Amino acid sequence: MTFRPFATAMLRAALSALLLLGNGAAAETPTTVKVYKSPTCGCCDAWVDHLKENGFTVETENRDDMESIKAENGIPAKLRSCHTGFVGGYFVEGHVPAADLKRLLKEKPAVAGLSVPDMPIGSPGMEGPNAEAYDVLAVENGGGTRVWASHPAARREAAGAHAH
Ligand SMILES: [Cu+2]
Repeated sequence: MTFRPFATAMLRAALSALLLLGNGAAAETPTTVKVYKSPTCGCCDAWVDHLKENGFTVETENRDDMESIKAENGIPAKLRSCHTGFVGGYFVEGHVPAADLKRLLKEKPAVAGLSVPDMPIGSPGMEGPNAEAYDVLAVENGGGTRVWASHPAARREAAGAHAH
């Protein structure tokens, strides 16, 4: 069959196109974050929206026993905030910016999770007129922390977050 080399080349081209498509689709598939929050937490909902706006799929579950979820997952009391999320084997405690979470999922360090303790004004979901400086902490399995990302005061205002 004289056309066979051509057919084979076509098949190869089609296969690599499929592989490329496959890779592209995989890269764009949103990562699902499971978020536990209290049913009345407004800033938790705002953070969930922030994740969705940044390409994540979010599954939320309202719970009245948030403290026990944090305790069961080894989140030290001083690092706790409102909601607790889980993705890729990590916990995500509090108002962690989507970009810092994406970097965690990309670099995959050997830590237990990320935390923004309390609820600093200016963090995603906690937007306000006087943004505070805050750190996103990487939390090690033993409970030790190191700074994963620092966000300066008033950063989001400068970015025009108030132009609604
Ligand atoms: Cu909050």
